[in-house]
Amino acid sequence: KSPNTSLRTGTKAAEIRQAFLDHLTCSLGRLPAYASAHDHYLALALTVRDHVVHLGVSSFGGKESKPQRRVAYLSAEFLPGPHLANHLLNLGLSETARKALASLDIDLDAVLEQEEEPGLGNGGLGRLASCYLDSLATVGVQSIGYGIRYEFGIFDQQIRDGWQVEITDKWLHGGNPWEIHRPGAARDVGFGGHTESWTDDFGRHRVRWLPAITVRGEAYDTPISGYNSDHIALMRLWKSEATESFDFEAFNHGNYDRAVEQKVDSENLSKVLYPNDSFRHGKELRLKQQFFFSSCSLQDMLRILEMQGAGPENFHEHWAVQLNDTHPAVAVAELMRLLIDVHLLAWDQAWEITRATFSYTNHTLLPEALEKWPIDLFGELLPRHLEIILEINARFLDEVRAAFPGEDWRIARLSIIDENGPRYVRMAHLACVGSHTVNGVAELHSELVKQTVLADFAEIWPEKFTNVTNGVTPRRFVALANPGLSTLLSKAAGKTWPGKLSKLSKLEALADDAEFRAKWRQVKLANKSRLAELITERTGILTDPTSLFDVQVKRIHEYKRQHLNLLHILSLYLKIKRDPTADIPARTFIFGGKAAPGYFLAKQIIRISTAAGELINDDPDIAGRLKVVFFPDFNVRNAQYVYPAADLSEQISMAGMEASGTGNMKMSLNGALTIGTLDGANVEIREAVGEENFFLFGLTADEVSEVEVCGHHPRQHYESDTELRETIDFIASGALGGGSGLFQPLIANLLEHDPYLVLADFRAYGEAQQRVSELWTNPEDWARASILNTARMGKFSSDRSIREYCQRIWKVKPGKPSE
Ligand code: 26Y
Repeated sequence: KSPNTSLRTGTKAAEIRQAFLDHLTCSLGRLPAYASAHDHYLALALTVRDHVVHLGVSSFGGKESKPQRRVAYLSAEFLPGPHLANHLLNLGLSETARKALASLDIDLDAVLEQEEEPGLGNGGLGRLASCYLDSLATVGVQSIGYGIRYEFGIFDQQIRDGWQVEITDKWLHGGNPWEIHRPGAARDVGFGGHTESWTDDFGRHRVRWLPAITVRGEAYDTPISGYNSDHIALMRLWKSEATESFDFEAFNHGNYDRAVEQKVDSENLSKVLYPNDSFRHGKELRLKQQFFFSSCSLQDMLRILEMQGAGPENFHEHWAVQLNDTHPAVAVAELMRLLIDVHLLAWDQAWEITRATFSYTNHTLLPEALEKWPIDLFGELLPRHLEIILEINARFLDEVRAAFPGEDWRIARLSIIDENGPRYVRMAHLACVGSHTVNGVAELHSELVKQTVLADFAEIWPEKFTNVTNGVTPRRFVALANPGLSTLLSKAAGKTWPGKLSKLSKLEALADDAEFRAKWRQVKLANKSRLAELITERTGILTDPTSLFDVQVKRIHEYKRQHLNLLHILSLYLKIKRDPTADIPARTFIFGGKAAPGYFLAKQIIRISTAAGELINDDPDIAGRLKVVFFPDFNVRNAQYVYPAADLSEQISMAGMEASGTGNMKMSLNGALTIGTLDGANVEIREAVGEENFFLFGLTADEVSEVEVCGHHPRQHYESDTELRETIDFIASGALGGGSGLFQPLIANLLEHDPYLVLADFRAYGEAQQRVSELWTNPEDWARASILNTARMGKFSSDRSIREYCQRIWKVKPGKPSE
């Protein structure tokens, strides 16, 4: 069946060594004696890629096999992290590769260090997409993750003088050995222009779009391996290029600038990822990016359909298309256009196919993250799509009118077009109307979706709404990131846990075994020492691995309330200053995360955390009892060092704001205890691990809404709570350096508005932290709770999430039966 490529895919150390040397000389043109560490990386990557690609050609099946329904995961963001170590783990080749390289005096870890990670996403949503591809490959579903091959991904973060500085992410600089360019899959995408009517041979009225500009999408494939699986998933990313390099007329008239203008414009499309997480700017280029990758991807699916000998009328039988938030929602209109204008299907049939194809995942309720486009901008860029959207809307609203006569308020609220003032296209409404299923990402969030942003839709189509709680891949975030723990888990629960995470429940019995607890604590301590070294290397700060590692790593955002954590830290500092005998166990507070470059308050939050470190870390009165670290450039690679070292996981968003969170899962799986609000997946994590193993505090989502309705008075908390007042006054006094005005905007915001109820939750948070300190002073009890966290987190494997999507939403059967 598959070609014999054993020369390149042998799995013995000697064979890997030979393939590596062949790639070094034949693919890279390097004599081994002159090869750099980066050459070693490229050669090993190419060697491993051969194995993965070889699986790939067999897993997408030949023409003879009856085609199954495939999954297309449309996502503007992916955050795969470094590939090499992950493939080695998945293929079971880590130790063999280590041996093969060692025989050449090359250290595998030094080689792995060389890889530049693709930062093609902002945070949770992009990382989730990559966890899902990992699981799709693992459980054996034919699937493609479609997205954009940004030339510059999320910026690298440096900290200078305590402030965030953004550095361009040139991830493709050293070459990218993982991708395969597929010139044959290139597709053209139009923009602008106008539409015109025509009559076909049967006298039917037709429309065609005559775009003003055409851009070419070039396909780049990155294979994603699965754990212990003979399937791979594909990440197919589109790069924009000009269709013609030169406008020859302009060129011949000596106007070189104009001649290359179109080339530059076209290539700019996939140039850079927008670095704002959850904040819409309404930039035209972003809409262009969204349409560009949605159109390329749908055209690609149609091309594959044709190769399989099927027609566009069978589209929905061959493809289940998931919209990762509304970023690709314009795909609903584009599929309609392709079916009606290009493939000449009738509207009703095309609409049935479209709705049977798409499903939509909502990831946020934040009003400033809900996408809407000014209708004029939309119409200029995508005139045909606007016509189609207006037609979809007109037909939809007619149905609503028929079902609810006289309820005009309902029409206005459901309409895809927002007409309260300047008109906008509401992308969430388009995604919802064009999909058969809409899901949120945690139980609480899915309920809130039905009660808030999409409440009117949930009323007319209750059966359309469902929940799929997020999950994370235990391969990258436990097996790879935490080898010490993995060995322990394999001994205690058997070796199959990375593919069958519920097996971890076997650990439960060991929570009461003192010997096992001692080993457990040893592993955690080793992970903390490893992180402590890295912290010193990156920041110069010395930390004590025996102190409690209290970790908050995630994008910096007011709703995530890093400043609540900081207020608590500073209150502890003042307490020790007042009373040096205060009973406060040693803690290391670790922050990490990027702020959107234009988000002023988020940057202030970073500055306040570095300032707290400057104040506290070297204060002789504190004598090392508290340390505050801002770990720069939190990304997937760094995350793999941070999560395994966490004792305490900070999940302290204002209830109702964090759709799910996934860092919460990663840390609890690695044995951290959570301090958190009843928000997102925290609710389900707490249910799973047991309330006695979770530090709960704060207002509930219902209480938050109540406060928001009745109005709140942050100043009352300031005035009535001495500790809070002294902490705020301390910051306002300028004691953190930079003069008293430095943090004024943040302080003023808290005292006058406090939109995320930081002050309202301050007291409850401090009390929960007190309980943390108490448990920490009893290491055996802490270890028991830590073991139970890991043991009970089986539900949060992304394999479970993917199986739910397969069964309830996509109607596809995974190749690998469930555990
Ligand atoms: C509109 C545009 C500016 C935009 C860009 C990125 C809007 C949103 C985003 C990213 C959102 C995001 O990452 N959401 C997170 O998704 C995770 C996966 O479901 C959740 O765990 C997390 O709670 C949610 O904030």
